[in-house]
Amino acid sequence: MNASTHLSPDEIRSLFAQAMSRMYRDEVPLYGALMELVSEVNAAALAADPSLAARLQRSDALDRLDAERHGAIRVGTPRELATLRRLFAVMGMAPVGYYDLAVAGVPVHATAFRPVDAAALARNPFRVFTSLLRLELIEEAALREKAAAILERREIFTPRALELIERFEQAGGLDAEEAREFVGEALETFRWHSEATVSHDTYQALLSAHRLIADVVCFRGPHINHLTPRTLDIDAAQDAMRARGIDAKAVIEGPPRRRCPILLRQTSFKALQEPVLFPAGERADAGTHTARFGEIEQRGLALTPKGRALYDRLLGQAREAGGAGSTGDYPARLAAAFAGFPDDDDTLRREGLGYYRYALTEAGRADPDAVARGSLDDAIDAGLVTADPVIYEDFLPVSAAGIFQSNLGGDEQRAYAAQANRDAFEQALGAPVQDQFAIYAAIEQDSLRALGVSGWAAPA
Ligand code: OOG
Ligand code: NI
Repeated sequence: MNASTHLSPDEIRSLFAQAMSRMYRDEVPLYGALMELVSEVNAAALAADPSLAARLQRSDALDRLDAERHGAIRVGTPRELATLRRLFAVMGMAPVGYYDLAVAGVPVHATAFRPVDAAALARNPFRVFTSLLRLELIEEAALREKAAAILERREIFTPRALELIERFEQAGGLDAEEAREFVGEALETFRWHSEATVSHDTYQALLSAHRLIADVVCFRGPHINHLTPRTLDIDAAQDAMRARGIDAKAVIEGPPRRRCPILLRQTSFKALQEPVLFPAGERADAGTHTARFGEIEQRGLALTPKGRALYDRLLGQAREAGGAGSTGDYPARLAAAFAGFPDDDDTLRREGLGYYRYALTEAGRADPDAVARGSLDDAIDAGLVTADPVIYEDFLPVSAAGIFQSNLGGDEQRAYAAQANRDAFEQALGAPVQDQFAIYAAIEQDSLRALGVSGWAAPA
């Protein structure tokens, strides 16, 4: 077989994202309602702003608008994580970033499997936020060992999925028929099973150690716990959820509403209360298990390390000013804190707070000498070069912690003293995670280089 008969990993990722969406809508009908709501909100936003529609059309994003942007799973062992890395590689998704959530009281650390280069992102940006349970954070030794033994026994991949991953690695790709089969087999790993693999007693013991531990350890596999479509107006989507009686989380995570959106804003509906069955025929008390939910996201400018440091500082201010960060007048505090963050593209770019993608305008293409005569800023001012925001494709640890907390149910608040342990995570993964800033900087650099003027650098 030669490479030309291989389906591109981007194509396989699109098939997989569609199949996951269908499966999840069947499993969680409320998620289907959320998709409809988002689609209505997006249509209204487009109708209200014709220039937005034109911009999306230019960037080829209009027909994919309502497609999911990410999902999330949680696994229990290094072997599961390492095999997931190989499985996602078949779909052109690589681990980017390290997220430590133990500081926020969730005993996991995580990465995002996602497409990396600009062309792949444009084809289909589907990503999977993937957490690895930190078993060492279970305090009671006997329970910790029991959990480890349960996880050691389970196999979350079908034999055929494992064969097709190997086939991909050896042949450098999968043909259309193999790809179709692969998507079907991979889907099995992420399916919900309402039968626990452990006794009711063990489930309860793990649940009281931490609700998340029970969710990871007691089932056959890492069920997909949410999918997340993109909205053009997350505030309107949040209001629409409330208006329809959907139990939305208390606040939108991330930065406040702005003229120039930055990073990522997220909200979700609270997790369903799932019936769980046990081998001896028992049932969990109604409402015990809360794992699966639906989420919405809105993305904006990717920030440089300098911009990110400012974001982290202002977010910290807003949260400290009122405690937990999710109460009462939090939106007002957040908006007040972010008054200190420039909110026009020109300043954001000139101050080196965000990454931009540069391109020649028609006038610039017609007159290369005029372009090269002055500085980059001169060329932009003269209408010879455009600078468009590079969109943030990753996650935010404080926001992720808020999403976890709101969906685990219960009202436990605990903190782990454990340090972040990126080395242990990468060892489990079997590979280093990529640095998000390096990826955005390369996109910016490539666009600058393509202007054809030597010596121009992005503002720092
Ligand atoms: C993942 C929560 C984090 C996000 O969008 O920040 C997340 C989980 O609950 O497993 O998905
Ligand atoms: Ni999410």
